[in-house]
Amino acid sequence: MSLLVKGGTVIGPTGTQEADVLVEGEKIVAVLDPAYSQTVQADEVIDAAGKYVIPGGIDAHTHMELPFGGTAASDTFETGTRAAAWGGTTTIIDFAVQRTGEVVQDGLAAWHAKADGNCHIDYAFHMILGGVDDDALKAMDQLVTDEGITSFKLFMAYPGVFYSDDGQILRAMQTARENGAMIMMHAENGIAIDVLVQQALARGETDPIYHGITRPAALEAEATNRAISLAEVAKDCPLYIVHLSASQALEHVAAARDKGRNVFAETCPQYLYLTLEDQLGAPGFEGAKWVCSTPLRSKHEPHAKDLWKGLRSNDLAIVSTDHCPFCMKDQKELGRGDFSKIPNGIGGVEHRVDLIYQGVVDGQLSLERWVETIATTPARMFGLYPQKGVIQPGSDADLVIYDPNGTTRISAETHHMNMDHSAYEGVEIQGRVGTVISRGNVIVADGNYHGRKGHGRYLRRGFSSYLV
Ligand code: DUC
Ligand code: ZN
Ligand code: ZN
Repeated sequence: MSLLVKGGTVIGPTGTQEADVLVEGEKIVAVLDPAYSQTVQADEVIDAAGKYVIPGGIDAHTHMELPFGGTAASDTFETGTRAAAWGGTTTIIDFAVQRTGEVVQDGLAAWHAKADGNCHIDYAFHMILGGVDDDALKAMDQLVTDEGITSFKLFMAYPGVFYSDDGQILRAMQTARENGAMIMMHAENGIAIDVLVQQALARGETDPIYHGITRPAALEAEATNRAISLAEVAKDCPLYIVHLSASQALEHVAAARDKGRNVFAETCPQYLYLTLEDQLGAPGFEGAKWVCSTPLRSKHEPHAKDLWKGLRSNDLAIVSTDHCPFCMKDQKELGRGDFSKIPNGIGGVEHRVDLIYQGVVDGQLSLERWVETIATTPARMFGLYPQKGVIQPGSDADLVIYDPNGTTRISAETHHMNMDHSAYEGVEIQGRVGTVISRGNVIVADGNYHGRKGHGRYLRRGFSSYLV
């Protein structure tokens, strides 16, 4: 089966070109100058005139079905990957979980069992290490060698749940430095945050906004800097800071990068568009919708402006979602009267491609940087390149035909995520995902869904291409 995507503007990280994309089976076989593609015969031709043709989005940070805060993230691999496809994301990298006392390989097997046969798009895993000990360190080597898992997430937050102390972090970093893996860090000082949380609750400060107030930017910056220092001691172990939200944390990343260190970072759309006051501080209990960690930051400080700048300068390499949805009903409501019991997470896997395109419309990013931060760099950072993240012969035919003249209105009534609200309710995007192609299969077209669960395959990943 061949497919010709004709007449569109193909966008990659290094430029845009008028080109036709020829697909055979699951692969891209040619990117053709339109002047030379007249003679090409294909079983199906898709007219992309006036549209952008971009590599399928890669969301490098999702939590489908994550057990957390006494409940579990409300998107399954089936519902979450379907919603991702609707929004132009054709690959996710989810986080398998090992908790203290558990065998790492068992945690991984449990994640495979959740995802296997259920995904609408291709998927890979990072591994969360919630209990770094001798066995876990050995397991890191085994996962790198045998399982295609080359990145491990550690937490400086959530004492008693996922937390690692500095000694555990250092040992995991030393192991990663040896086996070539990346350490991903949730950088917040969880020990200090827990003190602030208890003090706030004792004062009767129970509303959702206190979730943000008890997780100050200084404690994200401190942990970020500490992680960077520990990675330096571990002979410049590759370090990737997840969901970076504070200007002060970004300054530490930028300083390390200026020294040539193997330090990378991502941010998420919620930190670019949503704020402590307007969302987390919404009247009554509504702010619970936006309880996530790291938290939304104050609109009276320059965080969002600095994050957009970081995306332009590459101090922030990637936009991921940290998709971790919880419904208000029965889930977020667990924290009514006590913000510390609100399950942490925002759902957004469906909206990332659109929300960052809006950054192009608003003059924050170039078209090329849009594609780079949502697709090409995630592929390169996490060992999926050039199978994913680029439109070139030999790569998987994961394509999005994006309409810059369309519009998208985000709403819980129309989204496809398993959530009873939207974090971006009413937001208008001046662009629209048109056709979505996953490994040569048209899965979204003209507002209709043609994908199926089980189409998505597990991807074994290689090493980051940013490292020697
Ligand atoms: N942050 C969240 O908001 N949810 C899940 C885990 C995390 O680190
Ligand atoms: Zn995290
Ligand atoms: Zn996360």
